[in-house]
Amino acid sequence: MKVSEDNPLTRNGRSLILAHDHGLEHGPAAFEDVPERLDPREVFEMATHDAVTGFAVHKGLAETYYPSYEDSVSLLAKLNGTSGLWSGEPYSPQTCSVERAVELGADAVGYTVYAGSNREPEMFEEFRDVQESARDRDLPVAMWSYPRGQAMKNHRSPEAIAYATRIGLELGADLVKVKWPRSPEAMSRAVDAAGEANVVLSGGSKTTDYEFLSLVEAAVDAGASGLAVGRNVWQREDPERILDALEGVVFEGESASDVLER
Ligand code: FBP
Repeated sequence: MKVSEDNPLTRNGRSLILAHDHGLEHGPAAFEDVPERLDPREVFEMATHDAVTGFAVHKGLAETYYPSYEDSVSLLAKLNGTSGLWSGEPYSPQTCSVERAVELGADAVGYTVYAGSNREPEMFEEFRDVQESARDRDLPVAMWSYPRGQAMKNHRSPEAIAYATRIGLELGADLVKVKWPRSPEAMSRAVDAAGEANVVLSGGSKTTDYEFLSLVEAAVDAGASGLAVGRNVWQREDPERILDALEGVVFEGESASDVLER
């Protein structure tokens, strides 16, 4: 479904979602270069930046810290997750219900689906319940759509990423988050495959300002509605500066060079 105009996750049809589920997904090692950010308050503060349209966290962070940010941050409650310690076929069990997310003040919910995994059937079924329950409550649903598993030879091929966005559309996600398929043409194809669902770029590991912003520019030019980013923001020395720059590229149509020259 197309994300409606009054949806808090989008502004003029564009999104800049700050993802902070890495404490679970990647563990404390993700904070090695920025140890002060192990304190979730540091990253909640970043989410108050005007450019951020949604903040994706797991239940535990939402329960403990969101009450202080309810007025300044839109909560995208992440309802499933896996630790980096898990070594089986890709699977992300549900860790929070839609009902609980609503009690926590969520404006939207997020769910990871690893299509192609041997455990795809369970994830599809779990996503079905989440999607229907969210629909009943008018909550937008974001799918982290990451094709993975033994049978998947190339997780980022144009075909895999177009399939990923299509799965989001077919299963009823409003917003589908995918990894960069390595070319603007492939991104454009993935956006076409998503129909009316919004496609957002998944940030990836930290790169230089120019590399990162150019990637975002290319994704937006290819039709993506923005991005959902973690490390490329909160692992940076000056997250505010990169959020200012992202605001220009995602919402104002500025180029990476323009925003970096300011
Ligand atoms: P990044 O921008 O830091 O890549 O975060 C995006 C994200 O989808 C996170 O929400 C999630 O924790 C992580 O990537 C999972 O990525 P992977 O499974 O590839 O480690």
